[in-house]
Amino acid sequence: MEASTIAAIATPPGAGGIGIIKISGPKAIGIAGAIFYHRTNGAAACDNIKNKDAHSISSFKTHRLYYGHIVNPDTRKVVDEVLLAVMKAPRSYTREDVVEIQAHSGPAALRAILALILRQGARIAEPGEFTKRAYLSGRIDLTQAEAVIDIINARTDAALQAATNQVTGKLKTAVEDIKNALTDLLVQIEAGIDFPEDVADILPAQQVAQKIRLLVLKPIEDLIERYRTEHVYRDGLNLVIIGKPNVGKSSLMNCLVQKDRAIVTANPGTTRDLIEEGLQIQGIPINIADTAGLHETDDPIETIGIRKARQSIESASLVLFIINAAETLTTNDHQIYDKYSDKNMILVINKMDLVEHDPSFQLKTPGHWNGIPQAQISALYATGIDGLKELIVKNAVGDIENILDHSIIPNLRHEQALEKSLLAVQTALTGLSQSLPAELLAIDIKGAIDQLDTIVGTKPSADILDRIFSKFCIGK
Ligand SMILES: Nc1nc2c(ncn2[C@@H]2O[C@H](COP(=O)(O)OP(=O)(O)OP(=O)(O)O)[C@@H](O)[C@H]2O)c(=O)[nH]1
Ligand SMILES: [Mg+2]
Repeated sequence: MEASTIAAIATPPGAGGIGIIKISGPKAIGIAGAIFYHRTNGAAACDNIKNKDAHSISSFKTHRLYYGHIVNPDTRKVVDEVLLAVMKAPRSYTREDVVEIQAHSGPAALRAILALILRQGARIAEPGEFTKRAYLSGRIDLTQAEAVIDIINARTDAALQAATNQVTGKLKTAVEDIKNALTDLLVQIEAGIDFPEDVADILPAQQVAQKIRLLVLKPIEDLIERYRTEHVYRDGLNLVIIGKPNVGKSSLMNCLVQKDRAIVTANPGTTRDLIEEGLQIQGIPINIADTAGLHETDDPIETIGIRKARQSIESASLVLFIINAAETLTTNDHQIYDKYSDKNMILVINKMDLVEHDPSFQLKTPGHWNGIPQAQISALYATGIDGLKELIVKNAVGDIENILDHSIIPNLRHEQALEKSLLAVQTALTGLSQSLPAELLAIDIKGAIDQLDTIVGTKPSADILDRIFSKFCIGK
C-alpha cells in the first residue's frame, strides 16, 4: 500500500514574518507543483499566473529555495508570495519527498494554503507524524525521535544540551554498545550450548562474569544513575508553596519569580486561586504554584481555592511549607504538617526579619519535625532566598558534585527499560556463580537485550509508539 501524503502547518499559530507548511509523501511534489507558480527571471508575476499553468517543480534542484506564488488553480487568484524548497527522497527529514513552503505567517494565509494542498490529495498530519515517518523509515531511532520533542520543549541550556546530544545519537550509541557486548556473550554462550566440548575451556565462568560486570552492568548502572541525578534538568520540578493564611506564601512566590506576580496584603485570605509561574534555579526548569492559605472556612470562593491547592500538592514534586517565625505555631500549622508530612517537603521559616534582633528568640517546632530540611528567610526583604534555592536543588539532584555534564539524560521510559535489563543481567550473573546451565543464562541475556531494544525501538509496541508520538505537536 502506498503511503499517504501528509501536510501540516509547522510553525506556531499567530502573526509572524514567516510561516512554514510541510508536505511529505509520494505525492508531495505533484501537489505542491499544482499550486506553485515559479517566478522566472524578468517575467511579471501576474503574467506568469495568467498565461501559464502551474510550474512542474519536479525539475527543481533538491534543497534549493525557489521564489514564486501560491495560486488557487481553479480561480487563478494569488494566495501568497512564497519561497519553496523541495527535498527529494531519501535526503529529507522523513526520507520521503518533502516540500516546504515558506509563506507569510498569518493564520488565514497559512490555512488557505493548507486547504489548497489538502484539496490536491494530501491529508492533514497527525501530531508527530513527520518524526514518526523518520523513525519508521529507519533514519532515526526512537531515542532520537524522543530527543526532537525534548529540543522543542527544552527550557534550559542543560535540557537543550542533553536533547541535542540525544538527537545526534549519543544515547542510542551508549545503549547499542551495551547491546553489542551482550550479543557477543550470547553468541559465545550459545556456541557453548551447541558445542559444549569445544568451548568449555574458552569460557570460564569468572571471565564471563567479569565481562558482564565491566561491559554491561556498569554502563547500565551509569545510565540509570544519570537518569536519577539529572532528569530534573529536562523534566523540571513542580513546586508548591503551602501554609496557613498570611504567612507570606505570595511574598515568597514573588521573590522567587522576581516579579509582582501574586497580590500581597496584610489581610489573611488574600490569595484564593492557584497562581502558577515558571522559573529556573541553577538550570533546573521549575513550575511553581502559590496557593490559598489552608484553613477551615465557610467562604465558598476560598473553599474552591483550597481544593485547588490540595490538588496541586498531590501532583507536586516538592512542597515548600511556610510558617511564620514571629508567631507560635498554631493548630492550623500542625494540621497542615500532619496532613502532608509524607510529601517531599522543605520547611520555610519566614518573617525572620521580625525576630532576628530579639535575643530571646527561639524557634519552637515539635521534635518530629526535625528531619525536614529548613530554610530561614524573610520574603519581605528577600533574605535567605539563595539558601532556600540551594536546598531546592539539593533536594532535586542530591549532591551537586555528582552532576556530570548533561551529555546524556535518559528519560523515565529508558530508565524503566534499563532497570529491567539490569535485573535480567543480575539474574544471569547469579546463574553463572551457581553454574546453572548455559540455556538458562542465554534466556536471561536475551531478556536483557530485548529490554535494550525497546529503548532504541527495534521492537517497540504500538502502545509505546502512540505514547511517544502523541506528545508531539502537529507539524513535527
Ligand atoms: N515582616 C515581614 N512581613 C512579611 C514577610 N513576608 C510577608 N510579609 C507580610 O505578611 C503579609 C501577608 O503576606 P502574603 O505574602 O500575602 O501572605 P500569604 O501567605 O500569601 O497570605 P494569603 O494569601 O492571605 O494566605 C503581608 O503584609 C506581607 O507584607 C516577611 O518576611 N517579613
Ligand atoms: Mg497569598
